[in-house]
Amino acid sequence: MSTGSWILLDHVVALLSIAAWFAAGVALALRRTRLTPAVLGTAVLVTLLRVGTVVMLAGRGWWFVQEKVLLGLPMLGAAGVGAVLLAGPHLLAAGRGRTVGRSVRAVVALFTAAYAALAGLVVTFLVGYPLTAGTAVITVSLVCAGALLTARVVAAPGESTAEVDVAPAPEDRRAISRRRFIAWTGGAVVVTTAGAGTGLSFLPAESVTRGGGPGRPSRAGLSVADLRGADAPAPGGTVRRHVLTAQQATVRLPSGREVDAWAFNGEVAGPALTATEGDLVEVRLRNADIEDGVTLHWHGYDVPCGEDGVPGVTQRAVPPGADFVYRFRADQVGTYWYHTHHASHIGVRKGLYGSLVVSPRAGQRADEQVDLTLPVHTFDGTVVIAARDGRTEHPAPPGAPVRLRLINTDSDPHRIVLAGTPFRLAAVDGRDLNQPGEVRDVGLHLPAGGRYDLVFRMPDRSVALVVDDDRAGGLRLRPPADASAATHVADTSGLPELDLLRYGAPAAVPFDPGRADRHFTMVLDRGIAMVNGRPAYAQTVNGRGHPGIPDQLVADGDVVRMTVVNRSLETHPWHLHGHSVLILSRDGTPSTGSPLWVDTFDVRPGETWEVAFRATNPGIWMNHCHNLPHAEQGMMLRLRYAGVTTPFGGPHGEGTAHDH
Ligand SMILES: [Cu+2]
Repeated sequence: MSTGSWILLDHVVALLSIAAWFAAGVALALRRTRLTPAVLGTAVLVTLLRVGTVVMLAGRGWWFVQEKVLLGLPMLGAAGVGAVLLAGPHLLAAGRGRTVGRSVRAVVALFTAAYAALAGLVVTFLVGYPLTAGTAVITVSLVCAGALLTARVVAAPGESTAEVDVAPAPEDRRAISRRRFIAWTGGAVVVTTAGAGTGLSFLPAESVTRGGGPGRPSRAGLSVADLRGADAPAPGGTVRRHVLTAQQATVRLPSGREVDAWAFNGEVAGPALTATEGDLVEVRLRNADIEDGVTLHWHGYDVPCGEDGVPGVTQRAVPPGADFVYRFRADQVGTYWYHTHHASHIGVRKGLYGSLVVSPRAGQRADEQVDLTLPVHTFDGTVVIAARDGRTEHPAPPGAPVRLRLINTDSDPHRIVLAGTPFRLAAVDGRDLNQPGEVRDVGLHLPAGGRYDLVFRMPDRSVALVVDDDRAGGLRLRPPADASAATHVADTSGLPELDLLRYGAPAAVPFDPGRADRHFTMVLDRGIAMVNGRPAYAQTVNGRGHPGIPDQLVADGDVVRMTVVNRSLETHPWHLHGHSVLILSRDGTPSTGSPLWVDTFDVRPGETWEVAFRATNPGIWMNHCHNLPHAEQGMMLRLRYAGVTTPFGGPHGEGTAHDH
């Protein structure tokens, strides 16, 4: 069973235990002395089952259970044992036929166990990992408050909170005043501890985490504003000049459908930028009328930091009427893309993106005769491939080498199937794989922001590219002589998924990932956290939201290891700017295929990924979930090289058009 399934099962068992303990309390309060033992027995059994699911999860990683082991289960265990000890003798007496009254203590104890079970689950959903002392104090005091309140409600006037037997003795004044004293001091203790816990949780966080490496060097500061790209091509290269104008537009797709978009030069996808290795890419970004402002981020392209297009960090967002020039050397060959990085959860979805393909210098690789760049984007629920919606056909002569460059510009993964031919997955995220073997009848899981290059020799019959198992849509490659383009494509939904960690052949890597200078762990979850100065039900990293997540500090030349753990039930496509990372393992299973260098990797529910890279591109880099709404909801932090500063915002500033 996958860790994700165990997480889900644990939630279900936790819910059942809450229900069982409440039912036991209610049954006893209603004096159902025959029913209560069965319900109480169920509550105890479900609680033991819960211990089992937590133990299973603990085997998958401490991150998945920390708050359950340190708080939830001990609290429930103590309350549950207390409830059994108090209710048990009472129920036994009733079972032996003795006429008994209602035991207020036992009822309160059963409800307290229910509150403890509920509180444990609430902590898991609202706080998660890591558990703090403040959270523990608040939670315990809230459960105590619940117990006190229940005692007041359950104890009818004249009844004692002590065991009530057949003939309750009349209380004297001393007992009443003692009861009041207990209630008042109990209440005061609860309020004080809750207040102290809340105070603890507002302690300022560390602003930096060093991952076990040294701190800031004495070297003078380096500004990201000075980390700009080259201003000339490599010898033999040319300058590729483009102007991209961001504007609101109504775009008509080939099917006739009109979409309300934000577009570069009126097109979705934006202009397909191409270059040859060594060229200088120079792009002037103009903003016509995007009120929020725009930038250009070169996704997966390890440009100098000042060209990275992150508002508030590497530049200010470009307001309407203004422009910004990006310049960088096309040193990386392969399939990449660009998109706005300002309010990107809106801007990219509405169409502010396009492709960037860099070809090797002539002679290094024969040009494919059919070379298609295919951004996959969803507009209002319709998947659009390279500005085409619905089924699209493309001619391809039999025997021709074909390269399909798929780019996922959405915030969710896509499943890609190539039907009708064997193929090789030649490159992932722009980087060539080592000896990728021929495969067929497999599904490819393409993460948000990711790119796959599929290569094959065109057969003499049609080939279908199927996205998300929608056989009616997608792309068809058709030999001119084959009239059977509309040929039936078999159901693709049952095809197994190609595991990239076991695809291709191993090869040497340029550093030893076992000897990392820094190691950072990021636990991804949902929880209550501050996001951009407001409390929210956030997408969190280590329990915090942007910009309150500590910066990760590295030094130039460090080998950096990252562990990314997904405690949540959603997929998080993790994306580090300015560097590609080498995949080391997933769920403890090492990568044994081709070295896999990616800029975005999908951490699915319950998964734990280990990656590493060498820090050789100084700057301040965003490190975030590329499900862009998740990033907006807090799942974003910064990786900062020691000594690098930014003039474009405060320590966590968000420079915008309004800064001018
Ligand atoms: Cu996410």
